[in-house]
Amino acid sequence: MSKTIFILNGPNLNLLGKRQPEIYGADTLDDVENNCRALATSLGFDIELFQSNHEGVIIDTIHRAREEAAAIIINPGAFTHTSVAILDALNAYDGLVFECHISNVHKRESFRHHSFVSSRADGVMAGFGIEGYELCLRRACSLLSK
Ligand code: CA2
Repeated sequence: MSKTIFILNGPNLNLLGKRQPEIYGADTLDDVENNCRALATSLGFDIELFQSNHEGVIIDTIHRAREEAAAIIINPGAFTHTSVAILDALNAYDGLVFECHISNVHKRESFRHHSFVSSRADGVMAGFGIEGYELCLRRACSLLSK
């Protein structure tokens, strides 16, 4: 079985650490990647981190995960609340899926309270800042090591 875990990030998350630090914190996506890679290595796994502002590219990457990844950690950004297409792609994926939000979406505007992805996710994190990615990763590695 693959030891690789994909960490997918949706629209605008390339701006992490560069705008709106009061909501999303000061850390960048590079920090997420470095932290997660160090953790994954210590647990005997590997990560590949992606970010795209384009729904189709995210879907293509989920399709690629069917062959290449044992788990997906996904922060779909605003597509969380709009994309049946990303849900359909995740439903066609057999591995573990964790949904990760940096902010606590339930404390924010009501349009952020519904997620299409949650009905497929094996676990959901929200409001733990970028540490949420590592928490998802720990859980994925723990389940995959059983
Ligand atoms: O809290 C999260 O992680 C979100 O998935 C982030 C999305 C938002 O639409 C979701 O409701 C919750 C927005 C990502 C935008 O990221 C930025 C980061 C820094 C500066 C500007 C945007």
